[in-house]
Amino acid sequence: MNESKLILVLGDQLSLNQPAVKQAQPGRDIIVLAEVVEEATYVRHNRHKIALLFAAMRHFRLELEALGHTVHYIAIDQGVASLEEAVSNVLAQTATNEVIICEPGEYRLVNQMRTAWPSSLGVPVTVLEDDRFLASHEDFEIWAHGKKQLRMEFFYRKMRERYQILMDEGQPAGGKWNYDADNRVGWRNQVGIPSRPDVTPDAITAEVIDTVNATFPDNPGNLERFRLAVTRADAERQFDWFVDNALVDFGTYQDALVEESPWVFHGLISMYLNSGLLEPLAVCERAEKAWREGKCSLSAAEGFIRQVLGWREYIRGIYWLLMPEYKTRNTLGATRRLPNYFWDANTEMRCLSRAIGQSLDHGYAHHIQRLMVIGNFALLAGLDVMEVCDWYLAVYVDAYEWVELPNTLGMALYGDNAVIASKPYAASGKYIQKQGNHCQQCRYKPTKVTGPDACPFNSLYWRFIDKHIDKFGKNPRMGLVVANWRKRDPDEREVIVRWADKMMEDWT
Ligand code: FAD
Ligand code: DLZ
Ligand code: SF4
Repeated sequence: MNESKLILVLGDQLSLNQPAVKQAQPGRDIIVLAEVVEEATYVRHNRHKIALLFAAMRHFRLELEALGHTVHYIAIDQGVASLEEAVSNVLAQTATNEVIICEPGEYRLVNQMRTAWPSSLGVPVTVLEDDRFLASHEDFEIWAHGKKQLRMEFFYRKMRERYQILMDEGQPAGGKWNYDADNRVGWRNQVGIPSRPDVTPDAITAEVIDTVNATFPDNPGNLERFRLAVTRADAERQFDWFVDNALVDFGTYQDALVEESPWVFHGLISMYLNSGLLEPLAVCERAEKAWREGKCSLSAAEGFIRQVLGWREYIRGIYWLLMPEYKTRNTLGATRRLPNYFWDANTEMRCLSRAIGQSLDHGYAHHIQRLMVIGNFALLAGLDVMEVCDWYLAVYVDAYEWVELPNTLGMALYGDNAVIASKPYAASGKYIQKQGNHCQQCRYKPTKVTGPDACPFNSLYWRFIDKHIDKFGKNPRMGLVVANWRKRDPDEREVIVRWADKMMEDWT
């Protein structure tokens, strides 16, 4: 009997360490990489994201072939409709008679592979758990079991203990688990921001860029600015640069909103972690080493490690624990259509225009832009939860449903019945002013609540509190804000809410 297996590797699984690739035997099995229409079009992906994946897939093919593997590569111009069709074609053309896949990051695909593929393809299909994540599905279920609240902080502490990251003799390094309080400094041009080294596209990547421009002419993303790493070696070099040059200020300015720089001191590694070019444990260990060698403060290293070992794993745990029901949630009943400027950044709100503009152009915005500028705006304006989630899934180079959905639906839009956030991440213009320097360039004034030059975030904020006052009144963490609003003169409250309503009518 021929035991040759077909190993399907998805565009975001480009690692020699993923379980399906680890099983592949040169000379016996066939590895399939497929650029397919369905994956490239299920949302209007940013061209940076498509180019990153296609170029990384083409480079990964070479890496696999150099190790002696047989690779069947399907390029986008072959017009193959779906991953299923790709696998079916290769099964028909080769002597393979079993399919092995590392679990995809989306419920949609896992469900198809587990339930439909075995009968439609007529061969056994094995979906292996992705053990590059640091908490397995079972680990997360055990941790979550019986808990009333699933708070990231407690999950994170368990992960620190389990992986012995930033631990000294059984205690958290420095005596505290979390140094977030040191990491909220607003931007006032305190220090210089180092310029990032670009990766110059090679011939393979240049060809992909041309193909993506020609095949997806209406998608967002300006590929003249494509400078991402598409190989593990280059991604590691980018991360090394971050550790040597930016980690030192990462913690302090993690929440800063900076007019002059989209990247500030952030890692720019989510696109590499999520596509397989970097591995989460390795980057955490590297950040710890930098601290132990005196290259950065403990708060910088801890702040970074918390994002990767804590938030990233926690968010994924929530996704798999609560899908598919999670995606149907819309706790605040938000249904307003997305304004057109989400697709062209053409708004006079400077903070929003900068955050949306760079998201469209580069496929990148840092966490506070995603959460406290764009997400906050969508939350306050009551924008349709699924439309907003689809927008996030489309525009960011690092966006896959397992990580995008809980962050957007749960964290930013408070739409998941308070699983992720115990109170909404809602803020007025005052917060945005405190965190950075966008307001100085804006035609609106963050100090004004109503009137043509008033910052729209202000009246929207109070309208939001007013609209959901019954719900928020019961939340102890919202008590002060609700009490402040209730104390105000009813006529004044009405003027503010009316102003916000009028502004929103003008947008649609
Ligand atoms: P850094 O600031 O350098 O952080 C280091 C790493 O920590 C990141 O690369 C990322 O892997 C991890 N991380 C930090 N915060 C989170 C988080 N909340 N969830 C998961 N990982 C985290 N991240 C994605 O990878 N894909 C998404 O589609 C995505 N969508 C988001 C949508 C919203 C509304 C919000 C608020 C956040 C979203 N995030 C998403 C999380 C976070 O904003 C990005 O991971 C981060 O901005 C990526 O940039 P960076 O690599 O420079 O991160
Ligand atoms: C995002 C994406 C895109 C744009 N194109 C492909 C593709 O052509 N082939 C492929 O294997 N994967 C692609 N991906 C990534 C998948 O959409 C991703 O594997 C699933 O969403 C699961 O995370
Ligand atoms: Fe944003 Fe308001 Fe500041 Fe303008 S004034 S940049 S809209 S917070």
